Amino acid sequence: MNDINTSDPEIAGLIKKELQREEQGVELIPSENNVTKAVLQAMGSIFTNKYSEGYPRKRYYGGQEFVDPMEEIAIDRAKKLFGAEHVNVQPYSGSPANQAVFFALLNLKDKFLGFDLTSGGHLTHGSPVNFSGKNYTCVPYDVDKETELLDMDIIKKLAIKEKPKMIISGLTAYPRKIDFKAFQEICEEVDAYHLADISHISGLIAGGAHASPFPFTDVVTTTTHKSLRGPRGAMILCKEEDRLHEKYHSDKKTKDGSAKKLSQLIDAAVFPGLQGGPHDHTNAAKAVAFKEALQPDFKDYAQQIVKNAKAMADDLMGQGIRLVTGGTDNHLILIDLQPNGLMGKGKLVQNALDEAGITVNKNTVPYEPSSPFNPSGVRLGTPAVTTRGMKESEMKVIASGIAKVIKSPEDKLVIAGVKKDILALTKEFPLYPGFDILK
Ligand code: DSN
Repeated sequence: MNDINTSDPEIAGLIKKELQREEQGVELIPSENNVTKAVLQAMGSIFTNKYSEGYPRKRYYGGQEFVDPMEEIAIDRAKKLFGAEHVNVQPYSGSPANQAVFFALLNLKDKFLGFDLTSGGHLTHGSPVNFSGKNYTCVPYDVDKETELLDMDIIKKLAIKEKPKMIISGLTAYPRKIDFKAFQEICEEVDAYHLADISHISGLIAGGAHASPFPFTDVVTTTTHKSLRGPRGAMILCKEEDRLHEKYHSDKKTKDGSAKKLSQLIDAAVFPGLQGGPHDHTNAAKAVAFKEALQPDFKDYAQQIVKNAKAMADDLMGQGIRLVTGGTDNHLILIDLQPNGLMGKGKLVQNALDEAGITVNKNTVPYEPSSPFNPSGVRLGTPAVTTRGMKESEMKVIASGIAKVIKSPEDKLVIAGVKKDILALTKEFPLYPGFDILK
């Protein structure tokens, strides 16, 4: 921090304060994590200076002798990690990655099925305010009102009726497992592409704590910064061959007249279709994170994320807090605040927990009676606290604090008491043990 301390004390000060916030609080937003120093170093490396339009060995700018092997290493590691046939590591983040898949496979107004945002999907899975809902025709599928679970029979019936060109599987706020195989079978039955957006759970999949959508899924997108614990960014993994070439893309030929592969459609959609130069510093950091995720201890990490989430879910329910679906199978928990008299008060609870040093996000619950800005739930998850080394017993302390705040979200004394407990807990679990990151 020596240089930035001198050249820009204003931003340096904010970086220090953010470090202190992360260090002293517990980060429970399920899409966040704490990357290693090695990932931070790659992100802050000299590769930030470079432009590299194109793909390894086929670039439009000179000076690529070190970028090319770096990107190839990132690709090879990602292939190994997931058993994928083809990988594109250039998408800037999850939304652009999904956008590239739409651009590659669908025409404007084409129909697709996506998981309703309110019940656990993502903006890019067809929300009417997003490119996916504005430019394409989304038919949303939802969870069952009683069980709050996805029902594959209902989704199958919907697919047979609607004949979509693509079905998206994946979640941002669904605490149960996704049956990727069942989604693929439906897609094959109705001649739809299957896009599995594994952004939230790619770390669990890499670590064997969630069933994998590989090798059968047509296209998989994932951010790299959530449970996978890499830099902010994304990638697209896909099969080489286009299973539906004759039906949807028979006009797409290569120069030698052969059918364009799925991998070629995807690559062309990322660059030059949507993006210019890849962010080489981020891609270097992705490579570093993939190497970390290939180590045997990453399996333990992924399993512990799920154990911690289950422990926290049990502790919360034991204290009278209602969880959507009655628990969790993955890294995240969705609290329904309505039984606590807090319909539409997710923001109040998020702010109260923030004050207590517990970071969560307000979230809609299935069939939300209020609005996305004032929703009736909060969403939490365990990837970041598990990275810090916390286990089931620490989840008890955190769950107890959350329950206290939910029961008295406007009681400053209660909030101060929880904050004290959280401070004592986080002191035992430094973000970067033995290292002063601000030096
Ligand atoms: N913002 C991410 C999440 O929190 O789930 C999704 O993009």
